[in-house]
Amino acid sequence: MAKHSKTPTALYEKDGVKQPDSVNQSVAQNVKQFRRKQPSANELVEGILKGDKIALSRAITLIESTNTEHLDKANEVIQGCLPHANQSVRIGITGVPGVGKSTFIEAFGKYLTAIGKKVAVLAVDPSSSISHGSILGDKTRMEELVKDENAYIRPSASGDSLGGVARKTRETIILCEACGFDTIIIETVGVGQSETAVHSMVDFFLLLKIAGAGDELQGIKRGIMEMADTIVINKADGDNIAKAKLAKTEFNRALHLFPAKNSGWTPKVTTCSAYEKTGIDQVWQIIADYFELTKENQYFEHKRQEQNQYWMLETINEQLKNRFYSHPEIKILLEQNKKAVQNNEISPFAAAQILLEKYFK
Ligand SMILES: Nc1nc2c(ncn2[C@@H]2O[C@H](COP(=O)(O)OP(=O)(O)OP(=O)(O)O)[C@@H](O)[C@H]2O)c(=O)[nH]1
Ligand SMILES: [Mg+2]
Repeated sequence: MAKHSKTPTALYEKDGVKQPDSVNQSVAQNVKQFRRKQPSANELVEGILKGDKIALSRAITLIESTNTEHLDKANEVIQGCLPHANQSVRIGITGVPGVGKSTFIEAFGKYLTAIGKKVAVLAVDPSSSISHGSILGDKTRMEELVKDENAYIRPSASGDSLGGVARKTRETIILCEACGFDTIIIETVGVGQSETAVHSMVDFFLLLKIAGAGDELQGIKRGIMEMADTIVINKADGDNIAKAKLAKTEFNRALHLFPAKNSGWTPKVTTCSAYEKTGIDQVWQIIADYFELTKENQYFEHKRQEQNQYWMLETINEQLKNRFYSHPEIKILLEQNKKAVQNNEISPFAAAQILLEKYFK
């Protein structure tokens, strides 16, 4: 082993190295100060309204933060953006893993920016706290869109509850709209409760499918079919074209069995190939027709108002639950009562009553 050298090499001197005299200490201090300085809520709002994506990202990070100190600032930013939000269309996209959501959003997003739209892509993915957001992992599938000046892609917020993730996404929509994005796409994996959450924050709901796989295989429940404003059969390319056309006929028939929608809209079925970028324009045509109809008959406004009320109540529920379960005394009492219930010493209802009374006293 080499003996420790006493020679003053660069490495050796690094520890106690003095800064050269040429460094102006007050300037260095200013630089450090500036680097550390977080923009104020006002500065963030200003940046967002100017279309600055960096300000947008920072503000979204505030919204996603679990630090309670950030909550007030986040709310201030949202409040500042709110008067400038709402000028957009919000499209939800769902489909089971592998159906081609990411590939579709890439093709669809590029189509939209080419016709002059500004597109923001967000995700509600309850599993993302583990996988760190499907969109981020998928960035290779959205290579072009990521680079597009008129597009903004944000991976899913993580959180321990779907309600929390969904609320953050909804608030993020407001910021994206204030930043000038006029078409908001919200992706979710069609396997759980998340479609319902996404359905309640979008104007239009698109269900992506592939031909040939049974409904059970695609994990699609009747409820999701009922929510869909359009069913798009993807991968209609190569040998798959005939199958996709057949599936289109079948889905059309199936959709006719559902009761008419309040929107006055009859759901449409179409085929596309996200891979070959064919049929994408038809998908947009269907969506544009929907917006024409629902803006004309005022369902569009009506639905948004309903959604706002729904989200107010959801937020209250979420907060009540969070506060209750994180209360230190309740935590202890809850554990005690769990045991008591387990041992049949008290009924579950009586135990719940004790806990609730303790909390609300
Ligand atoms: N032939 C063909 N393949 C496609 C098409 N769209 C997507 N694929 C392929 O299908 C696979 C899955 O596509 P993704 O876009 O990752 O699917 P996804 O729905 O985002 O999947 P998850 O992120 O896992 O939920 C990839 O290998 C794609 O290349 C298409 O239109 N035609
Ligand atoms: Mg994907």
